Amino acid sequence: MKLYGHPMSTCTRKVLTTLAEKGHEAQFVLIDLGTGQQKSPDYVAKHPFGVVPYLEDDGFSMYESRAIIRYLDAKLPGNKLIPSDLPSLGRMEQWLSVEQSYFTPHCMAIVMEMLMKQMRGGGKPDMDKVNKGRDQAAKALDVVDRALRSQAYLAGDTFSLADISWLPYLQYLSVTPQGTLITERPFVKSWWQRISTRPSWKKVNG
Ligand SMILES: N[C@@H](CCC(=O)N[C@@H](CS)C(=O)NCC(=O)O)C(=O)O
Repeated sequence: MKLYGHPMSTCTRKVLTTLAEKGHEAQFVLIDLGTGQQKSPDYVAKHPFGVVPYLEDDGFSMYESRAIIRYLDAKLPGNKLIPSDLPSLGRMEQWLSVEQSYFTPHCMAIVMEMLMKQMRGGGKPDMDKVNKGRDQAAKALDVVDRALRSQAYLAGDTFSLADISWLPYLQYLSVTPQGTLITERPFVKSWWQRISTRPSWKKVNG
């Protein structure tokens, strides 16, 4: 199995965390996002949208991180990361969708301005964008906080792909001044502590 990606990419990190949870090593092929390798003809021949990650497995290949993690859970032995009971499965899918639709775009607007822009020498953050992102991310985290009052993980009592899908975005948010979005919500805060201290995430996040 070969995983094409970049170790700092949130989407690659979801896949790496899933592999670590399953106790499986894939061969890692670095795609250098810094030099735009993801747009090179060789790579675009594999991934037509020119982004990472991309998976090759025994003659089969696919892209889209949230699809890849479902594939890996179904394929590999080890911890089951997709619940088998239907209500928990429904909840897992709901939170994967909430992450993608209502949280990540706003969280990444903050991260882009507060973290990435400065790392790339792009100057001062646009606080208008940061504050808009903060308001919207706060709404999503309020909803998560209410849900986590009565359960340890997003799908219920057990860790699932839904928790994995939130981890990389929460990680970057946590190291910005807007990381208080996590710590000022008690149930989000304890869930974050629970999921970010798992050996799989520690391995991926270094
Ligand atoms: N929906 C895609 C998004 C992939 C994506 O946007 N990857 C980013 C890194 S996290 C990327 O390759 N960015 C480089 C670019 O946009 O050129 C997935 O989940 O795999």
